[in-house]
Amino acid sequence: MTNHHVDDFIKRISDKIETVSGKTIDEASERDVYVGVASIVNDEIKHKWIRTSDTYEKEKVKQVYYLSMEFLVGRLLESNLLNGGLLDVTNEAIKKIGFEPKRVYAHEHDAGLGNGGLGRLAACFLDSLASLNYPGHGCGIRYRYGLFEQRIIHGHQIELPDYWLKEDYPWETRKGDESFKIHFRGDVHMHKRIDGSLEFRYENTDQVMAVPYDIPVVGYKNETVNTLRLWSAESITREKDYLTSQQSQYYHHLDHKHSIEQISGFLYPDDSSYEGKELRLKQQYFLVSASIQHILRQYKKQQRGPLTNLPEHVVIQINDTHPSLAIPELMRLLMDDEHYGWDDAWKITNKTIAYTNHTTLSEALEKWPKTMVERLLPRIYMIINEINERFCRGLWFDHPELRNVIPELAIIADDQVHMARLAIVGSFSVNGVARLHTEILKKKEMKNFYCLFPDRFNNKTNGITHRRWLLQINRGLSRLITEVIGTNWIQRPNQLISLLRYSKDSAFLEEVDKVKLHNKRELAQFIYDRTGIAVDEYSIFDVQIKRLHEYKRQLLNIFHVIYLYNELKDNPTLDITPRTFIFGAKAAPSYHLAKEVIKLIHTVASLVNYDPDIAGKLKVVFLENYNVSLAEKIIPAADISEQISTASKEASGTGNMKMMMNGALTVGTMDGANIEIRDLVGDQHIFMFGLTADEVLAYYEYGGYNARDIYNTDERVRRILNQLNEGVFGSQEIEFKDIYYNILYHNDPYFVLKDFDPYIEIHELVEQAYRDRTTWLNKSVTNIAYSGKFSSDRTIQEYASKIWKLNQVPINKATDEQ
Ligand code: 26W
Repeated sequence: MTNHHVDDFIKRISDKIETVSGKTIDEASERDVYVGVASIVNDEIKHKWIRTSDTYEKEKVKQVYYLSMEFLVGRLLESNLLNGGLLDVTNEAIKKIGFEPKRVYAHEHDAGLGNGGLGRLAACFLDSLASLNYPGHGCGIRYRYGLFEQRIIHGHQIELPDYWLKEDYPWETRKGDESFKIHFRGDVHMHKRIDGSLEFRYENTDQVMAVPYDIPVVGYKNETVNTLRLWSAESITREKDYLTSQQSQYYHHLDHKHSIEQISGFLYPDDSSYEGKELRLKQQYFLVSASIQHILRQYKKQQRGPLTNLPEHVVIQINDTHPSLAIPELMRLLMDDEHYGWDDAWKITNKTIAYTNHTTLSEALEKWPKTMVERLLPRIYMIINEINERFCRGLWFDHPELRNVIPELAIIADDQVHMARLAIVGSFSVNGVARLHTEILKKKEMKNFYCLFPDRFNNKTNGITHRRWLLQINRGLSRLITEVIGTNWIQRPNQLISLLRYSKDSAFLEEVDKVKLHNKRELAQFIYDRTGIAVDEYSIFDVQIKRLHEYKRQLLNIFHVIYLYNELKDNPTLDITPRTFIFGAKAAPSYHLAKEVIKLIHTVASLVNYDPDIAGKLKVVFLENYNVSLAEKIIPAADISEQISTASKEASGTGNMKMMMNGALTVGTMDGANIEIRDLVGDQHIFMFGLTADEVLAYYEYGGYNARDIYNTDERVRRILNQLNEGVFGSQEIEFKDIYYNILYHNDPYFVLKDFDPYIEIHELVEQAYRDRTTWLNKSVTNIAYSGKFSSDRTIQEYASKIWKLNQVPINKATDEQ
């Protein structure tokens, strides 16, 4: 990059700051620079954005709409600069005017509109769609409050509201004139039309406006800018409603307005445990109705012919069952507004919608009380009922062998609407998110449905965008990779495989080692600034970052720490490689046991970190408020990636992929995508341990295993549990009683004790391996080399060619500057 370019860019920034903030560059604050640069990016992409949608419209290309209740986008300035090819020049320019680029980018508040894996996957998919020139858009909700901000006070999690819009959000554009009305409640009246067909009219409904806010999705060094459309709920009450009404009516209107705005008020913070809250159901219908109305209006505006052709032009992917009301909503619009008969409407719907399943946890399966659906969405309920009647009738007559399992297949059963069943019946594709997960769906969880619709089921192993999760967050490693294998891997992540040639090259390995050390040093500094804990940058950085859940077994990890602590207390001269255990995890606010585990981690940390016998050999760090931008700091510095879910429980995992791509070695169970990582890198380059999914599932068949046996026979385990129960780790004895009871009296439902011994053993192997630098680095590079498969580019190509039948549509460069 020439100085000339950088100076031009500085000029642009300073002009921008003058017009936007009314300051000279010398007066500008860090935030002014952030706002200025963001505005430059918006100028850069404006024309591409328009050209992209014009092209899709004129060429009448098939488009995919990804419907999701969550988009965990994180920050966008740096990734937009990277994708727009402006990152280097911007970094130079920012430095030259006396600021630190990372600090400037940190002025952006994370868009935390998701809980975890499912929401982040949606964001990675959007990045890949745009980068691969696919016509694909996201539809979601513009929650005024994202996932809560976590504070830790005396080791306890406290939740604070995340008001992410308090300062102007530079990436969104309100499109008031593209709003839609959404109807709730009311009465449905049936009339016969002259031609004998039935007409449904809705009366006395509560009406809500869905107003779209569009966010550009910038492709990597191409001309594509797709759209993430987030709907915001607004009341339709006009000023005159207030003026003509009485004083008491005034408050009534305000109250009404408030209750409507609640619909896009906040993101539900539970991941993997379903709660039957009416407001959540309202949110789901709100998203679905607005999005489907939008899709149909676009279709008609673009004159793509009769709606019987819809499946050739549009595909709707629903992200888990949360948007599965898309099925009855599309039926409703086709029948009630477009006057299609049931059979035609059903054909169109069934060929347009595809469903992704993200979990087999039974507590996460959505079921709505039928009375709630009926009251809130009367017309939708009628349609679901009809879908169910027809489906069950078909089963009865065409599948006599399934007659006795109809209650397990029926969409409405035991007074509940079963959303996964609705999603399977109403869509043409059902996919799991990793090979094992899809097999479990086919063979167990959805076995009968698989018998009915064998062709519908397919696997699409998850992926992550290597642009954000390698190129952007680990500049040092990316540079090094490019030095040896060139830049091809950036467009074709599979090319990372060429690194294998250097996996034994000592000069290269030394450089990889240096980069990792540098990243660890930066994280160590960050940890010190945030927590005051000084960690040894030469220690093993052993990382577990994900939502806190029993099945993810943070407990097993902390038991390992306690075990090592006990060992060192018994024998302070024990020669162990120093370790830093790093945790990041939010617990759902109502998840008591998860919160107790957070407290336990903190209690163990305060004991271990300052014990002179430990002499710094062990450090435990809990970084509060784990989110996308914190992940970006931790992942490049990880040596060990903890992926230790109870086998069969983690559908895929995506953190496993992110850390692998940054050279961490996985300590993992045979679960989710860990298995596919192992298949690629081979047993010698990963640390697998513990029960297999088949073993776990077999135990469950027979009511679990006997946790007491292990307590009785393994004194290491007994000691730890007794320490929990006796208050060794805390002032109050009762503090960790629930953990203790859950293991010994509820029979350790997640097999923590059962996997304890193999887990300790595998960590001993980790420690030995770490001592041999060259072999370790060879393993690390091998992991990076094979990580290309886990780019979401690969995943999206698979969705596009196998499910969506979607073509790439490159957008032409502007002929002249517009
Ligand atoms: C209704 C409450 C609720 C909310 C969210 C239930 C379930 C969820 C999600 C399905 C939870 C989730 O994020 N699942 C994760 O999805 C990732 C992306 O596919 C997978 O990698 C993770 O294994 C899976 O747990």
